[in-house]
Amino acid sequence: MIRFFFAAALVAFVCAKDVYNPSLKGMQGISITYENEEQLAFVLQYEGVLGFDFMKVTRLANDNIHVLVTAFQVPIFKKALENHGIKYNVFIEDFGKLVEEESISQEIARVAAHRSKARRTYNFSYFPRHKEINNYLVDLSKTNENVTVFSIGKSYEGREMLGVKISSGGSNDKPAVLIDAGIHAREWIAPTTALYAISKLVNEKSLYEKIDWYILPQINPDGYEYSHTEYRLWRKTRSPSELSYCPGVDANRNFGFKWMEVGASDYPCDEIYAGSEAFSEVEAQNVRDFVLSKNGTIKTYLTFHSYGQYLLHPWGYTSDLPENEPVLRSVAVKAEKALAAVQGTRYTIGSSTNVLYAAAGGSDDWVMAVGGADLSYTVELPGNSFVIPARRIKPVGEETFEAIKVFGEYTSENYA
Ligand code: 0X9
Ligand code: ZN
Repeated sequence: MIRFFFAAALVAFVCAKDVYNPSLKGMQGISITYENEEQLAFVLQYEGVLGFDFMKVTRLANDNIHVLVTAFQVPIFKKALENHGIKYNVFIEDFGKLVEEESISQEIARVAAHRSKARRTYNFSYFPRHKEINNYLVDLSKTNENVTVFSIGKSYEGREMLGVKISSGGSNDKPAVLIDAGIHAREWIAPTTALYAISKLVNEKSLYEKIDWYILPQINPDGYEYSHTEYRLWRKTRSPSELSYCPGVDANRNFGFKWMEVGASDYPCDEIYAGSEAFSEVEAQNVRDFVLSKNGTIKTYLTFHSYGQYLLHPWGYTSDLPENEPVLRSVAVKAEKALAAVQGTRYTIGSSTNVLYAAAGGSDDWVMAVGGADLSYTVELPGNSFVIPARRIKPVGEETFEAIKVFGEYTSENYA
């Protein structure tokens, strides 16, 4: 009923194209603290409703839910919360303004970086475009003999999906760590953190003496570019669906393990649309084929997302824990400790279903269940929305690298 009411109201006010990319102007970020399951259920009724974007949802009692609400629905939603005695506060007054400011400061930083002769390559002072990411990888491989660039294929719109291998050479079947980022287009801190890790790793030879690293800093380049040029909140890929006005698939619901069983949608306009079939998306196929081509040598998998500071392990499709949960947890605890030592950032550790919600078709579950990895984690990086100041790129990269080192050391010690 609620769904129908808002959809009808919105359609009356805006044209079909805009309906599904709700205006950011006057959009508010509302943080909700729920006191019982009933209140939680009430709030979650709005999930999937047009003009409501649930940026952060968690099952943890001491955490809160973050939702972006269009200007049109703000007063109605606040009233509904008040009527149900649900506590909330506005933590983003105007998301549109935030995005405008981000875009201006981005351009200033980019121009300054490009003017400086000493720094021809990306310098972590702004969020790079996809071309800049690829150029960075190619440049690095030219100046470093331990870095090789490879492509896992092209995206739907034809963008090259590049990655780097960092290796001391020798045998091709050394145990490996795979890191990817950017599956959700709008989570901009993810690709920069992967790039930062690359920049640090090349200088830490001991970390790639016995194992290889594969890093794919942007596995949804079409969505990422769209989030830069058209709509900052874009999450999905950009392939057409059966509904012309709702393109794109949530690639993190598109992997072929327990596909569509829970926490995913078969409606193309939803943010968690799982696609017409498992691996319908060429981007997910490319990741799948790359992992399978490594014949089980990938032992550890990290996939970067934002936000919330969660270190999540499988399963995402069930609240049951995997057999190796004690190992998954203990390595994560060690990694989190190392990360926290840098500047006090704390992460919550647990299975993604138990910490967030059940959602099948994620890359993390597939890489562990089918791809052969023993350790698999979704890293929800810091932020207070998907918009995070560019000055945090380096500190987030720095602290996350400490955790990455722990995962690398574990892989070296246990598999090499
Ligand atoms: O829902 C997701 O895809 C991830 N959270 S996000 O806010 N970045 O969208 C969490 C994925 C956890 N893993 C699985 N559910 N398999
Ligand atoms: Zn994500």
